[in-house]
This record gives sequence, structure tokens and C-alpha cells, in this order.
Amino acid sequence: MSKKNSQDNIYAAPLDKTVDFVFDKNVVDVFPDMINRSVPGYSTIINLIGVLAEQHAKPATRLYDLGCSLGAASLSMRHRLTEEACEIISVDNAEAMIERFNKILERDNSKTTVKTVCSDIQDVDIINASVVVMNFTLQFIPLPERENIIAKIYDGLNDGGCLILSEKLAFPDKGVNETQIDFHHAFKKSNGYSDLEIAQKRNALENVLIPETQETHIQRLKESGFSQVFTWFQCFNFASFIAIK
Ligand code: GEK
Repeated sequence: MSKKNSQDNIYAAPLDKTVDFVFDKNVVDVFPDMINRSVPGYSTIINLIGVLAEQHAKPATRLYDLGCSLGAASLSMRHRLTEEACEIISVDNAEAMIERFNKILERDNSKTTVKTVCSDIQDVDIINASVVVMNFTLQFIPLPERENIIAKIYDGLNDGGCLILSEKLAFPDKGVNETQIDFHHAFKKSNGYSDLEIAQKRNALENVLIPETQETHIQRLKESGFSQVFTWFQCFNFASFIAIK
């Protein structure tokens, strides 16, 4: 099996102590397998991000993919774009992710320019944007900083432009929340993860991935000024919102 298709067994063996999850080289090596087996609907969302981006992209504008990892959403947009002179800006603060994505880009010769940037999202200016994607990234940003990031994206979008925001969700009702988590774990088990792997990964993400409720996301997006905000995809505790300026 080639490296880029390696199977995720990072949490398969018992660990002495919990260490917070980081996006390092070990994760990069197994990332496509990890995210496909962990996020219900991931490949559907990636595919449809291309379709939604195609609807909103305007000539000579920028499309941002914030927290791009190995560029799945960037490439989905790139492969569908027909507008002239668009530029995709793909940002991630994990050096190992950007390095691997640059290698993937060497083998992809579609027309639209893709510029990769290794940086914290908070340090990136959003300018002349027709589409901004945050596909499962805001959930890793500290809670007090999320509002500023959404406001910055709103300011950088042109009128009619859109933000596609995918997130793991929490639910206000404790029972519903637990049931959704059970469903998600059943999904992971059906994809071959053991109970130990699921439990150890959950612990590693505990302080790193902080999910919010659908209501919180929608309210924040509306308060930032977006004119249309709605959920266009949901499977268990994973959802994707679109916010149109
Ligand atoms: C995909 N969108 O395949 N600044 C920049 N990048 C960040 C930051 C930050 N502050 N915090 C986290 N990241 C991708 C999947 S993964 C989701 C996104 C997951 C990056 C982090 O390095 C990682 O690559 C990505 O956000 C989150 O469609 O693994 O659950």
C-alpha cells in the first residue's frame, strides 16, 4: 500500500497517557483514510463543495480553503471551476499538511491557480472572495476567536459570495447529544475502528476539537451580517452550513 493511502491505526494500541491530538506527519500519512472513516458524509460534502463553489465563483475572484489539510475541498473546487482568472488560496497551519498537499498539486494540472499558504487562519487576509470554505476547521479554533474569524470572512467576501462551513455538532438536549455520539461511534465501528481506538481518539480530541450547536453557528453567521444562512447537509453530529452575503 502506498503511503498516501495508509490505514489509520494511530490509536489502535493502548496508550499510557492521553496526549492532545496534533496534525503531525503521522496524521498526514493516514489522513484520507482517517477522515473518510471518521466523518460521516465526508466524501459527499467534498464533492458538493465543488458544486456549490461552481455556483458562486465569479471571474477574477479568490476562493479560500481555510484549514485545507491535503486539499480535498480545494481540488473539488478546482476541478469544477469554469470561471476565468480565479485563484484558490489554500491555508493550513500544519507544515506537514501543506508539504504533502504541494506534492499532490504537482500531479494535478487543472487550469485554476492554487496557492498554498502555511499559516494560522487568523493571520490570513481575506480579499476579493467569492467562496470561502472552512470544512471541519472552525471547530479547532479557540471559542473566543471564532466570532472574529467569521467577521473577517464576511468582510472579505464580495456581495453574493458564500461561506461553506462544516462542523462537528453538539446538541443542547443531553439525551439527543448522547444518542448522536452513539450513532457516530457506531459509524466508526462499522468502518473498522475498535472501541479502544474510538475511546482513545475521543480523549485526544477532548481539549482540541470543541463542537458547538447548530443554533450557535447559525446565530453567529446571521449576526455577522450574512443574508441567507442554512444547513445544507447533516449526518448524525456532522453538518455543513452555507452563509450567503
Ligand atoms: C478537508 N478541510 O479535508 N489555522 C490554520 N489551519 C488550522 C488551524 C488554524 N488555526 N487549526 C487547525 N487547522 C479539510 C479537513 S481537518 C479536519 C480539515 C479534521 C487545520 C489543521 O492543521 C487540519 O489540517 C485542519 O485544520 C482540520 O476538507 O481533521 O477533523
